[in-house]
Amino acid sequence: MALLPILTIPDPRLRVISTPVERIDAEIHRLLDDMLETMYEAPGIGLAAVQVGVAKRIVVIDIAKRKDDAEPPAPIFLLNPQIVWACEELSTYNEGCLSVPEYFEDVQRPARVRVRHLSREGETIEFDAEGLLATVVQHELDHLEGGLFIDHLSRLKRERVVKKFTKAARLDARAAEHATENADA
Ligand code: GNR
Ligand code: NI
Repeated sequence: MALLPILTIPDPRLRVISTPVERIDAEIHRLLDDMLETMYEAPGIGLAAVQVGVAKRIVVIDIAKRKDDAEPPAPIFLLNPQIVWACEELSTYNEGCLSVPEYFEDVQRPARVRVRHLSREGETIEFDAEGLLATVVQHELDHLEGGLFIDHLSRLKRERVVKKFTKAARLDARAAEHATENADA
């Protein structure tokens, strides 16, 4: 198993539309295991493959409380997931994203959804989600379309956070450049 680097905004690879998994082989199984380890380590409760630079329709989720309540791990693997039904009622969650670290905002989404997907073994599965799970599933499906939760915010809020991360990335790049210069000298 391996930890994979998580892309952060404004990395353009986060805006790529992911393509369906056509064959579930050992490589896909390894990616699922690495994604799960990466998500647990972050820590996060969901991760889409595109967040680690692999634009395939693959998601891992675990909303079990592992810290205080010490529930056993309950990983969910979603390959080629689709929302086949959503209720009319909306619910609001304070969302965060590993690709927009340490930034949280309320987002409204359908309170209940039905999800169809392939399991790790390629079996077609359907389940109903509500509460936090419904929110995370929809957050992850946005990633598969190149979407981010900040796309649900006002333009002002979105531009503000993108600007902040763009500036930070520029400073990081400059610092790395100077470090190389010093190493060369
Ligand atoms: O770890 C995560 N927490 C979270 C909290 C509220 C709504 C959605 C999420 S998903 C996020 C991990 C992530 O970025 N998945 O794409
Ligand atoms: Ni996310």
